[in-house]
Amino acid sequence: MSFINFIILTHDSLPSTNTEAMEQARRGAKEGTTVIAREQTAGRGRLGRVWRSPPGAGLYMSLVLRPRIAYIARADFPMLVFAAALGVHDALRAACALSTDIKYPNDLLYDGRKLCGILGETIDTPQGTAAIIGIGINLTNEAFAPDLPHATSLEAATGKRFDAKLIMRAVLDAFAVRYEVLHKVNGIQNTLAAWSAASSFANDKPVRITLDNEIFVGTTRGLESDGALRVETLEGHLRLVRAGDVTAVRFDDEE
Ligand code: BT5
Repeated sequence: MSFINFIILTHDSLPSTNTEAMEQARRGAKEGTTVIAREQTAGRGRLGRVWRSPPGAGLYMSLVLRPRIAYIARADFPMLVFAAALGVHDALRAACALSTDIKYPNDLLYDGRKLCGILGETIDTPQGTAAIIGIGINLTNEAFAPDLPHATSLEAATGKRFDAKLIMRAVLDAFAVRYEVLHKVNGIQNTLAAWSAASSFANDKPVRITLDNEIFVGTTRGLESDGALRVETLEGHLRLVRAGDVTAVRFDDEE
């Protein structure tokens, strides 16, 4: 018996698979319930941003999780998103022979461009707190428009068109392994180490950090034990980033 069993609920069109998965969780859906749709009419990113989701152009999926270690599910705790990013990273290697980079905290990049975004949310349900992990992967070039110059797709990266169900299966298989690791002894440390090994953003990367009301540049210096990104500022101070956007920069671009 595997650590997590997936129950797939397939839709043609939904406003957002995350919203539908939340509704399912509220009604008692079991861990592993996975909502997928051919299109989303109101696909969401973080902070109310839009995730462009035209029909058949991407994989739009959301998983209901009920972690057996309660603190893993806390909304401010990025471990599930890290495990999901690692799962997608592994899946794209296995199914498409593609090496992707992970950008803090939730994007998969190919050639510096965004191929996949992940949205983690939590919801209180009668059975306890559930986490919803939404994953959007661009399959074809129709997934994004020219106004997203930093986006890419599996088609652009490999020259091939991949079937959404095949990629979904690969993601679920790979995620199951990463999710199980998270629950084992030293699961958090091992997940942080695996994330750091897979991400060029973990260490020694010049970055610009955009917070709600502040922008600063610095160099990444690894992850804290709670998953915060350490960034050394140009003045030599260490700052911890938990929310916000991280962009790679070259210091000679900056004033
Ligand atoms: C994310 O947010 O990257 C999380 C995206 C999660 C989408 C999945 S799809 C299934 C599930 N159901 C949902 O409703 N959502 C999840 P964030 O880091 O905030 O990035 C959002 C930004 O990415 C936007 O502001 C755009 O700049 C860019 N973007 C939008 N659509 C894109 C696309 N298809 N490909 C690449 N970039 C995109």
